[in-house]
Amino acid sequence: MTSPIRTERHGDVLVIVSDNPPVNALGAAVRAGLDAGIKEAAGDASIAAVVIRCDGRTFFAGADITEFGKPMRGPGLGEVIDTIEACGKPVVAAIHGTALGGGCEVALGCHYRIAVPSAKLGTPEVKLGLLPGAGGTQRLPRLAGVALALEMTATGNPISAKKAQEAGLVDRLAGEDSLEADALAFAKEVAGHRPIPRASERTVAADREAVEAFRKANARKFRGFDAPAANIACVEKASSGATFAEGIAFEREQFTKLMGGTQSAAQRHLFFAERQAAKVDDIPEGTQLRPIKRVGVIGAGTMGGGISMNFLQAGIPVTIVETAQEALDRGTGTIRKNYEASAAKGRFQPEQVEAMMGALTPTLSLDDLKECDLIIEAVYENMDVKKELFTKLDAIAKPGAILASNTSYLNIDEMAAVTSRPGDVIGTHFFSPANVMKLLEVVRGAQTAPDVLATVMALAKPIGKVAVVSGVCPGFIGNRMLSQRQQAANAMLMQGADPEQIDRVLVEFGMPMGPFQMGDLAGVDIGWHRDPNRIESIRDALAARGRWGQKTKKGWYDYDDKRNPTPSPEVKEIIEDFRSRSNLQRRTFTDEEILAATLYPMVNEGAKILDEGMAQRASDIDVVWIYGYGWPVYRGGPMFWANTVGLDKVVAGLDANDVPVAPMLRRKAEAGEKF
Ligand code: 3H9
Repeated sequence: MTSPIRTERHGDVLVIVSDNPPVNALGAAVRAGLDAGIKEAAGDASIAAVVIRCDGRTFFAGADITEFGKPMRGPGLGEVIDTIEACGKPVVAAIHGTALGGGCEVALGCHYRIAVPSAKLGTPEVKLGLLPGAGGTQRLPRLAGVALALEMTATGNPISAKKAQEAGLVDRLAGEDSLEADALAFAKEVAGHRPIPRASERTVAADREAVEAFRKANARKFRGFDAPAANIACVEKASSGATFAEGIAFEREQFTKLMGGTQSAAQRHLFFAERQAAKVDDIPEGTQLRPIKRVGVIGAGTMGGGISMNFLQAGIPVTIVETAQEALDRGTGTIRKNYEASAAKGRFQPEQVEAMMGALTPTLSLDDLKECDLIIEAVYENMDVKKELFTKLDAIAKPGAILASNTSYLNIDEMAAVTSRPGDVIGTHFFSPANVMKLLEVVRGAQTAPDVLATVMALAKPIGKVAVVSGVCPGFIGNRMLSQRQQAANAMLMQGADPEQIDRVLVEFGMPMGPFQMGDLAGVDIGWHRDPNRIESIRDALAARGRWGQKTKKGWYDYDDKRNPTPSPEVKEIIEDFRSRSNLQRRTFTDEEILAATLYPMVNEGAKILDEGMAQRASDIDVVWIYGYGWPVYRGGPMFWANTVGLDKVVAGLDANDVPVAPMLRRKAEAGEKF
């Protein structure tokens, strides 16, 4: 096997080049090659300096995640970096693309760093439930100071080359297109400099206050996660007067603990699940995509506006349609307000806001959609309304345009059937707020053409979404499972559990909110029959009394002006009334029973969805729940979580609650298999 590492001589500079597509991950062969390259330089008297650079789209993007959990082959990354740092000849890292994780650590082990202006440096290990375990937590604060090291390691967000230069992580910026030549010149320039600057030999100024302030400021954001605290502890160790060797020993101990835990396994599962979800099994690679140069959005309400923002931010012009001028003005006004608020926080330049608003064409006429390559309707959830709209679109849209519905539960095939081009019809279910939530559920109709599906899946990335394919079924993947959870929560309410207990248990599990809090946010009146005299459920009673949720300041909870919830005596009365009229046995529920009763039926429904082929793979379901509903990342999604609980235990729990168990779930549990 040829090595992904080669060396090239340029006078007295040895250039070590990695060519390990797609992202130059630091797998065993790369590590061995780097080690050999440094030894070659050290052992050759004619070499005065070394450059380490990468071919392809990026500098090393980190350790090879696919190797995690397997026996280590060859030298470990920490050892290789120590060898680089110990080299008696100056070593320059030449950075382009993204120097991430272990890649950033390699750069920190080098004596000098030169980067192109577009490069980014980061330590995203925390997003995999880990920490920079090849010396990164100790070298980073030594080079960049405690505050930036905390920020980079505990949030995992990368920084620009310019910021890295200001912070002392990068010594010099290269020309965007002349990295190799500039790195060579830099290496020649520093070849004779002594002493050689080594990060491990520097000291860190103690900054206990910065550490404490950072912990406090981020406590909410890091709630439930193990890795941020471990990253902070390592940086704290570096600034506590510990020697480099002591810091490294501490880092190793923390890294090993995280690597062996369920959270990191869950987060690594998500890393691959997210990328896998983009792949549609039966669509050949290389399928010709339809060009999407202009998007039409019908409806300028919360959803339509949010959907439009995604495309505008990606530089794709949008034509937005409403039925009345006032609604159109309100919708476009909200988009502008949102962008301006983001600009005030520094996310956009004012001129970017103007450019995006300039790319938005508001109109009252559907006819103006005739130039659009993709048209997404986000109107009222009613099949007759949707059918009428699709009939009109069929007459207006240009040939080859993709016609999409943002429906969250209606049948795409019925909409497709009213058009003369069912192959061009697809579901694009965005999650509210549509400019923020990362999930895009792409609903594949019975006749959706492969290139239409492939085009929409490919479009997800530039608009910052993670796309998952769903088949046509009521509620698709996400809402279909959600309704199981809601049913279970409602049933427990009737038997004696309080909304606040159920919500609390799910929030403690890691969900952003529980089912009743979610009901108040979405609107208790959503899908309500609107007949105040027809009271068939607790929800009907709430809706009939104007308890529509946060928007009316009362729903399952009472709300103050700041939307803080408190339990409502009126709701308790309504619930009590329903309980007293039912012949259900009253009981109390433990937190564990509530978790099992609400979450196991979701897993059960997930198994049915999988068995029916509505989802391509269990990990797609996990992606839906993490990016669409805020399922805690560190629990890896409902199907991954079920594996960690044990499928036999899930089945036993469902049996105990008289829930019919999905055949696939029972089969897997009996066979000792996992999803
Ligand atoms: C680490 O470094 C630990 C050390 O501190 C300690 C060690 C002791 N390994 O994302 P893309 C694959 S932990 C293996 O679509 P992009 C990816 O699965 C690591 N494979 O491209 C995909 O495969 P496929 C810390 C990897 O251009 C393909 O490459 N580093 C790795 O949108 C393309 O990926 C990170 O966490 C990897 N490290 O984005 C960085 N990275 O085509 C993780 C990617 O089969 N990587 N693949 O689906 C990224 O953030 C993005 O991939 C990157 C490129 C920004 C680099």
